[in-house]
Amino acid sequence: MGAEDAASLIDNGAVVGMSGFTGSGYPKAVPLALAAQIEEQHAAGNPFQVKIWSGASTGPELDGALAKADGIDFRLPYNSDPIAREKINAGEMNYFDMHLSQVAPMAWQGFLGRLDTAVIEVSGITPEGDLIPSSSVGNNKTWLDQAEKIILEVNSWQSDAFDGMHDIYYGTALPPNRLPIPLVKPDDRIGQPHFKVDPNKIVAIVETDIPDRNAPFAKPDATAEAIAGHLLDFLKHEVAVGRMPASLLPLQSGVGNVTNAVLAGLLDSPFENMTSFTEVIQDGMLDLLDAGKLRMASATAFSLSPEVAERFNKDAHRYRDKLILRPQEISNHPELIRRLGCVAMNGLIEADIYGNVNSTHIMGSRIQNGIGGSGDFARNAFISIFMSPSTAKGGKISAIVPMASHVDHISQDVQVIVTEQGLADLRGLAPKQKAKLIIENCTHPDYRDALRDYFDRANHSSFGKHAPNNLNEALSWHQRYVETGSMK
Ligand code: 0RQ
Repeated sequence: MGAEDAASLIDNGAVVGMSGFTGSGYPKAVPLALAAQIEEQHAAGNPFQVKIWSGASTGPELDGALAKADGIDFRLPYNSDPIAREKINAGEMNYFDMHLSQVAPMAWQGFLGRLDTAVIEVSGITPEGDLIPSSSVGNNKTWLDQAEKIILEVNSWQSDAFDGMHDIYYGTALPPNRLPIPLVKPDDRIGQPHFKVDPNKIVAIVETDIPDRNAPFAKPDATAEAIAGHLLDFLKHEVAVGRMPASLLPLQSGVGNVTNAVLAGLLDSPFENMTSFTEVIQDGMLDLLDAGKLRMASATAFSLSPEVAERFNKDAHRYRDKLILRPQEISNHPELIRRLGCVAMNGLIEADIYGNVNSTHIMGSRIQNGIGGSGDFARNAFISIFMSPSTAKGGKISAIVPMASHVDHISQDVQVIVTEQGLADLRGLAPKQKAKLIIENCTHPDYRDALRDYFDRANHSSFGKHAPNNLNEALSWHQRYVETGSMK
């Protein structure tokens, strides 16, 4: 049926489980039609809002359109849409920012409530009635199993070669019935290529031909290249001293320009036969596969630039035996990340001198995106690395501060911090030892003396001397920014 008729099956107040992860594999036609219907209802003076659960971020046709229509009452688990971000930060939209591996298990626990409708993009339907997943898997298995009714978008823009690329594991359960997940290498296939679905629950099938969001990556600038350089030197050193094999350990790479620059740096590195056990496959990973440096990659979704998405779609068959897409409760599973010994590489908003990392909240209160999978990986990785330019907003903000204004990753989960200034290897160090390294190696020169001064004085006057802080000034850098527009 048409998208408008399908959207009209969603009621005011409904809980809707959408497909989609990092701008790929999200439904495009039904959410747009739903947003138009919500706007009509609002114009007629009628209330109309829905609760949206997804895999992670989606695209402008979904989060953007529904947020613009004031149609989202509650959203989980991750958002990067600018309109939705504004509504959340204006206090007009409830947002439950959560670890991505925990979404499906928590949905099964039941406290999130009942899922009314699943709207899932697929790339096809088999003659047996199974669903061929699209460019992301996310939480689709769980939404299909839990929803009372299902709307499918069958997107012919997505490549035929997806059939056979996915590995959908049906062996998860809640305690006390949980069993080990039988995956011991990133290349293991432990499930089946298609989603099972109860055909009696399908209330609409909508055909589309709309590309994924596919945001372009910026060409790595000097800052990103410097960060990548420090990180690659560190990895070479770890191999040289025998702490990692020459093929490294399975790589997890966050999304963004800096992490993409690191992947680009790996192209010219001595490492061969690498693997990736990660959330998202981005441009740099396809380049590494093409160059024969990366043997295979396991993830839950693609996040490609438009140019690379075209290249991939034309030639997707070539990647069939090198890429595996899994549900996010498996791609991000702590048990598997710990067993495989992933090298986690994620971005940060700010870190404090003791190595606590804020990934989500600007000035302690404005959410940027969400914790995403960074917590799943950081806590369980073999080495947990966080990286960022040393300043933000044209130098007006230092990414290294006396005290983080919000903490997503406690210092115990942060082993290495890298900025364009240098790298701090924090493993095995006490707080004051960490502070010296972070201040000297990672801080921008414009802020280094001020941090040295803060640390010196805190060492004398702090209530405790384990991780010295002057509480009345620890967050003064943030307050100064809020009041004057600069931390300087
Ligand atoms: O905002 O574009 O408005 O200027 O944050 O910053 O430097 O472009 O870096 O794209 O790598 O994002 C932590 C947000 C970094 C990301 C974060 C502002 C900055 C800019 C983006 P503007 P950059 P990145 C796998 C793992 C959590 C989820 C995660 C993130 C914008 O990495 O969301 O790790 N991580 N997932 O100006 C004020 C600061 C700032 C700042 C940056 N100190 N103060 N603004 N910004 N630092 C992926 C998934 O889970 C799906």
